[in-house]
Amino acid sequence: MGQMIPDLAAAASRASAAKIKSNGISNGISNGISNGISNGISNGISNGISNGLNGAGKKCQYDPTFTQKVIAATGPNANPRLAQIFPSLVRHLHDFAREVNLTVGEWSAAVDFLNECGQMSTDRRNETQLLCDILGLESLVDEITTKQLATSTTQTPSAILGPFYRSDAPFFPNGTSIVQDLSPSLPWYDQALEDSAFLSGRVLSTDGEPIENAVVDVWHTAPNGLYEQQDAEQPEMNFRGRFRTDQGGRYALYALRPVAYPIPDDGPAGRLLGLLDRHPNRPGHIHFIVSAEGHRTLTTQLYDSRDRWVGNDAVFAVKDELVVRFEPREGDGQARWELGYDFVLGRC
Ligand code: MBD
Ligand code: FE
Repeated sequence: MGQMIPDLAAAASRASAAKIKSNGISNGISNGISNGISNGISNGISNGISNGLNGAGKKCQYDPTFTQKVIAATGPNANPRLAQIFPSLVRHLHDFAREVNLTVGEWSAAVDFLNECGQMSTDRRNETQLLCDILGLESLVDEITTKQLATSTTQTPSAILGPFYRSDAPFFPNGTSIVQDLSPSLPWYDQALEDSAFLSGRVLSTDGEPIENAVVDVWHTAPNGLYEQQDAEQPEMNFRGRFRTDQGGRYALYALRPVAYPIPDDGPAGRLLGLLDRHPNRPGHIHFIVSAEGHRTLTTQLYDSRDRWVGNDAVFAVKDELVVRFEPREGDGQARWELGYDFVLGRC
């Protein structure tokens, strides 16, 4: 704290110098900043005095009208959903900052962190989404969305999309494979043979009726734990495909048993995991998006019960009903394992 105060004072004088020069929006921002800083300084100082010198342990009081002032700034023509949720967002953010006595230095580090997430994100890597995942936010929002929209309790549970979906995977006929160019020169060739798997089942309505022409969009990593777009060695769209159900609502494809996989930890999200003393591992999983006319689209993942991380997922996405047991497959040169799984879709 003793070191923070001179820094803050310097920042405050820079901010008020900026205030004199600037106008309009930037004026508002620098006012906000310099207010925040000078509040912080005087609170910090008086806090230090009352806690340190008097030993009174008195909780410092931040301006009790401030949050309401920010909430009240919303105008009458605001977007209705935003007008509904923004007060809550501001309240929680402000309460958080007060509860932890967030400093300007810490807030500024958080801004840099978020900027770095955005700057790192491309159509091949979504670092901001990954950040949400390790915070459990994507899983929570998925639970809320699914429960709000659920029309039945028998539909297959959803799981999060994750940052590695590609919307334009090729369509393949039932009974074909999403494994491309499997050659003995690949470092993971032996494991791909060992884990070769036949996946099949039906897409059903909640009343048990098979759905014809449903689309099963499936993707998973290579045995090296990398999705195709993370790995320059893999062909485009490897381990991805879309299949259409037949008249009986059936789909069938060859794939691999999934392997455990560390989420990319070479960016800011990974640094956060390190600071939190957390591991980056996800249990082996296969992603699915199952869609059909007149039905709610199901985004989900199936987890291989053999995996040691099933009970300890870095992104908190596992649900018991989605943990599956692969069985040995007899008499099929293309697959050593098989999995039968029916997806049940709610009606719109
Ligand atoms: C993944 O592969 C994934 O599926 C999720 C949900 C988050 C990070 C990486
Ligand atoms: Fe994934």
